[in-house]
Amino acid sequence: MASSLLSSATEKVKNMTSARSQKVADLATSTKDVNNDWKATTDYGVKINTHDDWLKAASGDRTGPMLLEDHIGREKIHRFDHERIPERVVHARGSGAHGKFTLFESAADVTTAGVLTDTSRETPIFIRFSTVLGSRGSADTVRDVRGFAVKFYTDEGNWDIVGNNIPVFFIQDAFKFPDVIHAGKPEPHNEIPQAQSAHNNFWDFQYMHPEATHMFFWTMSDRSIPRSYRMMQGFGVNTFTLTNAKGERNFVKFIWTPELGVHSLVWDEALKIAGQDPDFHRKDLWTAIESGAFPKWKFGIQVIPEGKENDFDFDILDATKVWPEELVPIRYIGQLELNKNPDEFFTETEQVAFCTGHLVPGIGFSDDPLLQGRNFSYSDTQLSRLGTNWQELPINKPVCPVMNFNRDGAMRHTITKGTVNYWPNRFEKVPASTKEEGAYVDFAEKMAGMKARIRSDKFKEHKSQAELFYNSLSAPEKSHLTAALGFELDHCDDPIVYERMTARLADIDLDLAQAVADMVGGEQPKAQTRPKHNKTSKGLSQLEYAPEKPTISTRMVALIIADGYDAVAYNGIKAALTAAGALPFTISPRRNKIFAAGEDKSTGKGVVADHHLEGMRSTLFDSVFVPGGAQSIETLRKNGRAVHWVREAFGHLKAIGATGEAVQFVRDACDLPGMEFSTTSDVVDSYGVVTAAQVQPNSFKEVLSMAKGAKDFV
Ligand code: HDE
Repeated sequence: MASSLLSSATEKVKNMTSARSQKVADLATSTKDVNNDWKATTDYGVKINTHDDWLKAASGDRTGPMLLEDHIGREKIHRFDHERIPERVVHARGSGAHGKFTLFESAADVTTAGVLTDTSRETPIFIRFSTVLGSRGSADTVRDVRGFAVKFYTDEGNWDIVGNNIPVFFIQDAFKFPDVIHAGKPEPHNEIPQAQSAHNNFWDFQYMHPEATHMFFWTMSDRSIPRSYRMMQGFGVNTFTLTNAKGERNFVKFIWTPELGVHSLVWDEALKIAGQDPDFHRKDLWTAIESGAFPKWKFGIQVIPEGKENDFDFDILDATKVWPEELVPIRYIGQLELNKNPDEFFTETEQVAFCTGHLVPGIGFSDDPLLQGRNFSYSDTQLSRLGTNWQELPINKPVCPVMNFNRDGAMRHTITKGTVNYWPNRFEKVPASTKEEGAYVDFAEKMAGMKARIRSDKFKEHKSQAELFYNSLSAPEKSHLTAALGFELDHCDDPIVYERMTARLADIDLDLAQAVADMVGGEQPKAQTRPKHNKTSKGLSQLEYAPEKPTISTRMVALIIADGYDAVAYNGIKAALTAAGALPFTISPRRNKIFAAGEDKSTGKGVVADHHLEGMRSTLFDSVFVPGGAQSIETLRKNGRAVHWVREAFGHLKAIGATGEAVQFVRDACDLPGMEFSTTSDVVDSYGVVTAAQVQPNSFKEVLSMAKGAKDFV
């Protein structure tokens, strides 16, 4: 069996010649397809003749005791006993996918890195998305930073950008990392709460540690409750360097922006989805890729040439600061695309190991003190998670050759031929390469100074960019942020924690501080405690990242019907949605055949609903459409869950469409004074509710414009 598996794997590799599938092809050499060969063996290859019973000392028709001798049974239990490995100390909950990086503009003016200069290349990538605080089994939609780690399998070796969906971080110096994580993780005495920053210790640390101010403004914004991994930006956060062929060095930040735009859930939705579908983001990513709707991000760089690093009123090596786009524009040069789901979660997504220390020639570190600490931590943590030879695991292996004199260690896989494992040796084959031959040559950075545990002066200002971020948000984003702080501090029961925090908010914005204090209790801040600069900046509000053309592509739309629904409206909108790339789902009081008005139940085909109203809730969809049909609407009106569905969707600021008899139904379900609905004019769009009394093609077009997402504008 082993040899047939191997040959089918080799065959697979031969068939996968394109550069983009180079890593996938490489993985195929370590992949067993057990779909076609079910004959089980022991781990040492002997076929077994039962998969059901332990070896026992049977006497007559009675079952006797189990025998320790059963080496097959023991092997099975023993393997099971050791299946778990330690979860990641942070970012434990995640999911990933394969894809490719393409470059449409060479960055040869700033770097020699092949991956950023050779536009004919397609570089295989693996991306893992994650939450930070929760354990492996926690819910996807909690309020948290999202990890966005990208491994580029380049021709010159692996390059990892271990990024997040937020451009700044809580701390400036890696020394503080264990503290910020201990404070955010469940509290040590009772391990409560899971996957939440809403607790005393987290907010105590935020107050005691003013450099976190900018970051917690981001985590309280809508960025930390994304609608989908596919709708988040990614940021390398730390400052790296790029060096060009002339030997000129540039400071760089990496940023990538989703084609679908940046979108978020509303908090009430996120809370409910955490219970209704804890795998919401994981499923969303999986389904999009399986259905061929490959997520894409424009990949960009912000570059500051060496010599200009002191031109800013912040230190460009400080990871609690953004480089405002007015000062340092983003230059988009390439595209990341995800196009293949892993074959097995554990061996790919769980065992993938990212390291900020993984760089390729042309890309370097900077003296960013957060980055320097990360460079130690990532390779170190893989040892306790995966063991010494983690770099040999299929998902972590580069696609280019690897040769060195590193040897042995637990679970070494590679069998290295050769009689020497040291240098210099009598064979005099020089192991080192020149720069021209592609070697990684460190930039000859000038060093001077005294050893001291210090930070430069510019690192000491912590409030200005927090205000810049807050000022740049739209009114709805500000109100979401205020509510988020209200929620979080309400979960802190130690008054010193919430009172000091609300006082701290008055450094940034007095109105905000007062609104939060009003919600959570404690003393009202009386005055702005730091003079405001009132500046705003580009690119901070997520509303700026609406897709170039509004799109409903991959959005989930619920069509709610009951027996007697209007087939013309239902079929028309379904076809229009499908044609626009949306995913329509039929939701009914029962998951069974539903018959249209006038359709004979004994001869008609009916429509089989995808889900019933109790099985999937409105929270899991982007938008709701209710076709008319007198009998259908009469049934839905009497169904409390159906009314709640529409009402809840409205409360979550979702686009809602209705035609014919459903117009009045939707109007009653939403039941808000002052809303303008019309049952007579053709199409009315009010508060994101699109209704059309008459069914006509134009009404479908209008409904498709729901894609703009009422949520982003309310
Ligand atoms: Fe991490 N971080 N981190 N981090 N981080 C880890 O490495 C660490 C930081 C980020 O999907 C760990 O393999 C230190 C910033 C992501 O596998 C660990 C510091 C950013 C992931 C670690 C930081 C990140 C990690 C745990 C401060 C955004 C998940 C497991 C100096 C740019 C990667 C692991 C994946 C994971 C250390 C700060 C992003 C312990 C010491 C800033 C996306 O090594």
